[in-house]
Amino acid sequence: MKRYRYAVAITALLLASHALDLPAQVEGEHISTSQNHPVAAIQDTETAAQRDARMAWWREARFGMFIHWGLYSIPAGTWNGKQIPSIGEWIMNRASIPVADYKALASQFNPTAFSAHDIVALAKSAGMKYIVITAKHHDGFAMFDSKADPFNIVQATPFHRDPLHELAEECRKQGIKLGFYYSQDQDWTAPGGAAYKTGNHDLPSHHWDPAQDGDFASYLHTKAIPQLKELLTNYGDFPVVIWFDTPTIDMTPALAGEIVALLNQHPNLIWNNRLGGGYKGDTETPEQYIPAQGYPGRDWEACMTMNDTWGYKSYDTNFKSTETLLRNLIDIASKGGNYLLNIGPDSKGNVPSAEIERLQQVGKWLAVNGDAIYGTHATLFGSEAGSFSTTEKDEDGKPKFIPTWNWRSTTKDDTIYIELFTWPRGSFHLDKLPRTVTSAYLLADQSKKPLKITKSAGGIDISLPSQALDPIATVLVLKTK
Ligand code: FHN
Repeated sequence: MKRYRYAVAITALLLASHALDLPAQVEGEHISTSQNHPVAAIQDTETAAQRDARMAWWREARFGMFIHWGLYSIPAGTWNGKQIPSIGEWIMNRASIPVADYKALASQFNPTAFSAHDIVALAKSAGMKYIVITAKHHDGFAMFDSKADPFNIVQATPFHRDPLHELAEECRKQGIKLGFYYSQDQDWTAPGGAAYKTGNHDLPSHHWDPAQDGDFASYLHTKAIPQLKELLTNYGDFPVVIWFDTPTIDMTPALAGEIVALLNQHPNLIWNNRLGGGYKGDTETPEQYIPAQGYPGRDWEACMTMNDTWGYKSYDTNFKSTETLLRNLIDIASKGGNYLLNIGPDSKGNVPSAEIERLQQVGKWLAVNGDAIYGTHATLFGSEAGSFSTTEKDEDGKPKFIPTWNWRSTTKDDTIYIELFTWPRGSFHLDKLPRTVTSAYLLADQSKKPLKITKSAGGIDISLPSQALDPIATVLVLKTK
């Protein structure tokens, strides 16, 4: 299993690319910390109260939809008759597709089945509160109307529509927030954009076509920054999030500072920790894993796929069960984080039915049990999530975290929620409680029938009915003072 290092020295965050064979990146020991940023980011200067206000909707949301959609959905994992290993959106890189050949895909891209209405409605029915879509991924193709570069969905395809604009309108109508993913550093079709190949971690860029050669700063000044300006100004009150990705050593503090100066003009914007140049951004972004204890004191968002790819691959049917997805959501919320769960529409704009089914099932659970997720804080307990092994080591040689799956807990000021995966016989026992419990009931019980509470020196016991109310997770509500 390969490791994938981000040039984000300030957080010293080493991300595991568990299910995915991702390229290694150069870790920037030269990357500066916030002390010597050439441009102070809003995060460096705002008060705690200002930050809380800026992050309020995002912390309330807890569940969002990631959308990876682009030209790579046409080959869908197969090039020249060969199935290309690894994630679908990396096919250009993994198959070393020449720039001209890849760009030629644009003339075939006509996703007439795309419906912004249906995608936003799907997110809503899943109980998701925001969407983050790939405005431009590493392949350099803009999924929006860009005057800055002609390699975009409006100018270069027969589709001639701007899905970001359509999504923005629908999100407004349906009450969902919209953010844009933008690959600011890697760009495999623009001269000077960074490009990485597996296996060589020593050099910053690995172009496989002379058309990729060029100067990174020029790429940034002529494409990335102008396109970021377009994204930040052409969509009204959106985006609320800019989701950067794969920073490399090319993104010096000075160059990143130019982007930060632009971001600072949008004081409500939230952006992640993947800009590069030593900027820590607003959110930690563990990918394809849930950190054992979250990131106490930091906002964080685990991004995950439903199968083993972000961009559509016609033959990847390795979908996680609804039970796994729901457990992930609850586990993440219990550690104070958000869950950004990916869909990968195909080249016609259809969302795979396996993804739709699972999202709707998660949404059904949230429709009943959403109070235990939205606007909640992390557990007051902690040991229920598992423990560090005294014998087994993880990939970093540190004690391995062994999760346990009996229950999780989330909290609000006057409530403790216990999400029960394993149904206890007779009663649920808690040894010690940081608050006084005044009443208890099951969230899925519309009558809120009070459950008997027995307090003793050994803790408290809540009597439960003989059967769980939900096959995956039944929520016990403890009202507290
Ligand atoms: O290389 C990308 C990958 O294609 C995908 O977009 C993920 C989503 O977080 N980010 C990068 C890998 O970390």
